[in-house]
Amino acid sequence: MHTPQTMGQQFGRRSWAEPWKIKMVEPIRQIPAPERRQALQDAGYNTFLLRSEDVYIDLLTDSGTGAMSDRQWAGMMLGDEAYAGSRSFFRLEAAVRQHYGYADILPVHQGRGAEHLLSQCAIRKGQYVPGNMYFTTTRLHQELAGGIFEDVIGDAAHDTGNQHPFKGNVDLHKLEALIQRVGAQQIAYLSLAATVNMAGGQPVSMANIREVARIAREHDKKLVLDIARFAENAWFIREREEGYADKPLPDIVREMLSEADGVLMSAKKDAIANIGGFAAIREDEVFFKRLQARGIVFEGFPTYGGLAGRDLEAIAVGLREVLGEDYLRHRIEQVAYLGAVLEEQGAAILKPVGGHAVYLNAGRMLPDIPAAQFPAQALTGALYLAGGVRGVEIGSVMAGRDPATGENRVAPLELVRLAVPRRVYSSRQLEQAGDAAAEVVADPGSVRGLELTTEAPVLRHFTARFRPVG
Ligand code: P70
Repeated sequence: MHTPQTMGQQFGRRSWAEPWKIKMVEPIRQIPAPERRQALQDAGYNTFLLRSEDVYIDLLTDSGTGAMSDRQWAGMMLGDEAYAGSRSFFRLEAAVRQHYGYADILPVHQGRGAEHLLSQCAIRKGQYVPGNMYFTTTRLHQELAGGIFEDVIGDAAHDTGNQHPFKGNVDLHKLEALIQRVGAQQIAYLSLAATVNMAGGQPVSMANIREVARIAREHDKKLVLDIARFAENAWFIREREEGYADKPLPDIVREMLSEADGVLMSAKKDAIANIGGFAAIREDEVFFKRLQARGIVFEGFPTYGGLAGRDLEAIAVGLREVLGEDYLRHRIEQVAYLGAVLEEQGAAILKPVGGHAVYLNAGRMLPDIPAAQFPAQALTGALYLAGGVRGVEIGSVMAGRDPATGENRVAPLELVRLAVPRRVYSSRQLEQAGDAAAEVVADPGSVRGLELTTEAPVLRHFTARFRPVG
């Protein structure tokens, strides 16, 4: 509900206390600066290639990095490892039915497994898939299936200073215009992510979901939601959208999901599991059976989908925990707190702060490095050198090359994402990221641009290597 603290900015250097206590610890340490320099060089200036032992505060991703609860660990012990008909599968199915209102699910090894199955089963060569901003694996699977991704997100998403409360919203005119232009038969399905990762973890409003669903129905198309961060999106709907302030979070989630015909879930995010995912489709048995059949080839038998029974248990428990009032308040406020700390240290950040991460505006923080020298990639290196803090580039490296022309895609923004793992770091530890940013802010001239030395043909950001220019 609306408390005075809810936007983070108002509470200065205090954040919500953690709604848990610590039962097990994993020691971490900061290696000395000369060793960090060596480690970064050995990693080809790509934070994906660092050893985690050499990282002090790891904000590379919030995916699969969360701390499981005692109840999730207890669930792990109850995992039924039967190849077929596992009890754990039915427990997960029941949790999804209760919380999402989807009857049938197909577990997969992680989110991109579901993207693969959906893309291959639902896209005919040359068809378009409109979506609210690209995500790397999502777009790649659409392209591998012969599809063409078309970004229909509102322009506010590309404007770091725009304070729109729902920067993830689809621009309905862009969507209608695409359908007019190519014809409805050339649209495979409509794809909607909530929240939108690449836009900064920005939410989509309920009204927008409803409108997109209406357009989908009008043209007899499926609406598929990427619900990797559905709980964080629901929180923002309650905070920011009229009429939802007093609604319980689980009701908001069910309402969001009731508008869609299918969902894709990476359980590594808002199911607080270390691995896993699933797809669910409503009222289309024929299509669901096709997904299942393909799933058997690539993921495994339909009641385990590439996961152990214990993983299914952890997901079933996590799905419920993530909707806990105390959990989610702390989560959103902790990320907002990181944003406030970074700003206080003089860093340029994307606003409003989203649900899972703070995005630094590398273009503004390192204005002397041209886009062709990957300023955001350079900033990830600088933060690591300054404080052993690991973030990830979300800019021209991640944008990759156009598959048709082979040319580098120009990212509209050069960002560094500092993603906050769920229930892992104290807010005091997150302040280390603020200190690292302060060092860069104090001496931006010491950061050098980068040039690529090696890159893979697709998803190059994971393995590309660089060297400093000059
Ligand atoms: C991240 C991860 C994964 C993801 C996602 C959304 C909205 C699907 C997926 C895939 C991992 C990542 C991947 C590529 C580049 C950077 C980071 N996002 N939809 O850290 O799910 O990883 O389970 O296959 O954010 O944001 P999965």
